[in-house]
Amino acid sequence: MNRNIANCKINPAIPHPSYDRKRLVTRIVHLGCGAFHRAHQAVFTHHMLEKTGSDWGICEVSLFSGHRLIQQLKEQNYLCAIAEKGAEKTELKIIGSMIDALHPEFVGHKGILEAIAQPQVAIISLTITEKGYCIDAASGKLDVNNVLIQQDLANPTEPTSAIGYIVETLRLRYERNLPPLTVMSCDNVRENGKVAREAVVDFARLRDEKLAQWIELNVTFPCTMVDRIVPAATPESLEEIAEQLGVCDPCAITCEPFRQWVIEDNFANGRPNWDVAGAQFVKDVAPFETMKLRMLNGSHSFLAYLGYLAGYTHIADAMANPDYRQAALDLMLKEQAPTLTMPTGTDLFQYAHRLIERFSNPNLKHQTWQIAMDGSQKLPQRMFDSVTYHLANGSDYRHLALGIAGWMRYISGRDEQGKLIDVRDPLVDQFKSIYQQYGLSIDVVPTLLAVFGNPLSADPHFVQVVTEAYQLLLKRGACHAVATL
Ligand code: NAI
Ligand code: CS2
Repeated sequence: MNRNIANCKINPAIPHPSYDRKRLVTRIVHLGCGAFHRAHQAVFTHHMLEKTGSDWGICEVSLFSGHRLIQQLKEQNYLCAIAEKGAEKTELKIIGSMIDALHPEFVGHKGILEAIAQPQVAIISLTITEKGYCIDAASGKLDVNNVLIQQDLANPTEPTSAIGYIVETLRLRYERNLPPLTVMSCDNVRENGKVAREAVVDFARLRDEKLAQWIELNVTFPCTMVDRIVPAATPESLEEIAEQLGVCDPCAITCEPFRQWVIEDNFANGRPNWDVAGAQFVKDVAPFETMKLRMLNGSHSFLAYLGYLAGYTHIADAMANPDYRQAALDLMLKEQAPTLTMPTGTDLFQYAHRLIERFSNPNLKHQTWQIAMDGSQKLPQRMFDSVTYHLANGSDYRHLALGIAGWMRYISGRDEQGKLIDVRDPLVDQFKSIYQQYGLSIDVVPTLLAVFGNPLSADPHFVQVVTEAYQLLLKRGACHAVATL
């Protein structure tokens, strides 16, 4: 048997679960066992279990990639190391909240559907990325032209998409008269609970009106604001953790020490007391979510596109350039903060400065390329919504415009030295054909904006300001364009 964190002696100074894991049962099924979930919801749940006698355990599911990770989790009894890396020190811990892990390749779609249909399961949580909701950007409704959705509508009992899985498992629960549950999105999507609800109910309605009505009445979809910077694992990050553990943990994750979770308190069938682990339950998540999406994620995308183009591999590298640092702060305070309506007492100035500090953490190797991924799914909530505000108020939005132009230049697929960029986006083929037609000429700007199907895309002022920013990028490059801000 391979040596792993479950079967060999780990340095006792590294905190291990202090609770009896045998008491845990699968009450949460998580779809999308990626890096973020392990370093966020699984950590909150772990700390909650440290402090209470609760039995909430998590069953991990990966629907697409990740079968190897699921296998590795199994081999090490679902234990996993988390390295919280600050600018000064790293804290390593082993978490124990995960108690099962499934992949369609091992258990088939049926195995997954039946796992969620177990009566004691009360929450399906999700980190399936923005594109996993299969929502049409223009209408905000389920995208019935999405390939996976079409496939699942044709063959609903053997689903492939997360939405298809959720609806089919809810059908099983409905037909078997089982208790309802909560579907809790933890993705960086604007009003993520509402989006999940829209997708699930729309899909169910296309299958069976009665099922859709049962879901509307019985299943809840709380919105959440989730925050912790979690870069994808790399051979180096795993090696570093292995040195401290004395054994390799292929499931280990490195993240920043900061974590935040604001949750709408709307659960259909009970919930863990995540508040004892630092989460906040609130009535209305929207202000927190919008603040985070615009200030953190908006400036993250800005730094990712303009940073990548300037040759910066990691966010902290871009932050070491005073022009980028100042631009990120100005974007937050001058162009994002004014668009927000926050509860009294929220200090956006302090929030922005804390973000600058977090982004500058030199030990967190967060790749600009990783954040640049899936821009077509991210820009609306991170940048476009704020531009709408500025157009209505006649205020300046030059940082946002440069960020959007940076995205356009990035998705051309060639960097400033002419080197290929590995662009990852569900619309990558569309981008390729647009660039084949226009080359790098400024005519690409209105066409790329039109992709979003947002009324904003037709606003002449917006088109002009983005075109000027794009032109500046072409002529002088990202570093110069950021410096001129
Ligand atoms: P990851 O790449 O490690 O994991 C993504 C997971 O989503 C994988 O399990 C993958 O199988 C699944 N997935 C991908 N496309 C899917 C689809 N179309 N349908 C169903 N499942 C799909 O990424 P990571 O870092 O875990 O991030 C996932 C999401 O978590 C992000 O997109 C974001 O919404 C949210 N998030 C991430 C943070 C981070 O710093 N990494 C922080 C806050 C939120
Ligand atoms: C990032 C986020 O990958 C991205 O798009 O902006 O995942 C970011 O790291 C998190 O939202 C931080 O909470």
